[in-house]
Amino acid sequence: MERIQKYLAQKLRLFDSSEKVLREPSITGIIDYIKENENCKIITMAGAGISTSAGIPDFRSPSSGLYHNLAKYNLPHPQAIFELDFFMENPEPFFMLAKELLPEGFKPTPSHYFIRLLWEKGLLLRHYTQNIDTLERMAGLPPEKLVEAHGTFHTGRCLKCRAPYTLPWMKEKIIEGVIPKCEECNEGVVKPDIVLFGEMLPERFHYLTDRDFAQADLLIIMGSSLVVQPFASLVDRVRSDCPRLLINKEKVGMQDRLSRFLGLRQGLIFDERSGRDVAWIGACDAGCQLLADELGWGDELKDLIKKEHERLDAENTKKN
Ligand code: CNA
Repeated sequence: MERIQKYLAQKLRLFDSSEKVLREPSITGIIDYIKENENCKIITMAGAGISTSAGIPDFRSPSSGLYHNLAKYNLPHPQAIFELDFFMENPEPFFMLAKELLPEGFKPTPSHYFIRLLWEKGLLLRHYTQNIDTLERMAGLPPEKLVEAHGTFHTGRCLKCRAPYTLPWMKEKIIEGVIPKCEECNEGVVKPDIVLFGEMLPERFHYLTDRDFAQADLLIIMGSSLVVQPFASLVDRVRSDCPRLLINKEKVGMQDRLSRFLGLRQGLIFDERSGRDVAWIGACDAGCQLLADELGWGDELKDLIKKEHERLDAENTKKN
């Protein structure tokens, strides 16, 4: 078996060399690595789990996840609510759900502000998010540092004439319980610019992933089940000597048995074979605060959250 693996490794150049790049494969090893790499270029990858503490449910968590609470929408299958074909036929369930999920009164979480702090410290190469809730923008992450891989509620477009619409315009209709219809052509439904299953990912995603991942010195993955492609396999796009830290409530994205047998570079490896992958199992906010504390920015993170939440509360009071 070893000979087959070696052969494939040489011929296909797909193997994972699993170099020992961390002093120890633990959160301490990651913290030491950041401290020792002054200009460490960090990519963060996030999913719905960084927003659950803001009150926005994720997809797949048992009992609280959206997929477990869709019975009232009478869907042919749970994922249909996020499928383009189904949306074209019947947009109502999507907008009913959107009414529940709209970023109204939600505030970014400590995880969002930790990512902002990475940017302020000059360590953030890019933040890739699957989330559509706009909380990264609200946390003050500049648009050039952000890739919203599955689009965003921030803007919308008429499906017929492509006329653009803003979040406040769409929100008003959605909250009234009305399907947003285009005021230009009077025909098309206005769909938020989120990527439904069956739609292409934004051009920016492809362009920047090609550029960024080969340059990264550290990958931090937070709050994702790593099942939606092509986002999930971005973890394989970093160099083989780039450490990867998963902060999540459960271990996800692990290498499967076939890839392991073939020695392919696919998936995260959290056992003794890996010199670079670390799983920190727990809540994203706690993991981010721990990292910030150990890097000496703990109080700065707490102050930033307090200041920004007060600012958002004041803005909300003014609006209402
Ligand atoms: P998912 O498949 O629901 O997975 C979420 C993951 O996060 C799971 O592994 C959970 O165990 C974990 N998790 C949940 N809460 C926490 C927490 N507080 N701390 C640590 N871990 C936690 O969601 P993914 O993002 O992986 O799936 C991709 C979908 C989800 C994308 O297409 C998104 O558009 C979509 N989505 C986005 C939002 C949002 O914008 N906030 C909400 C719901 C779904």
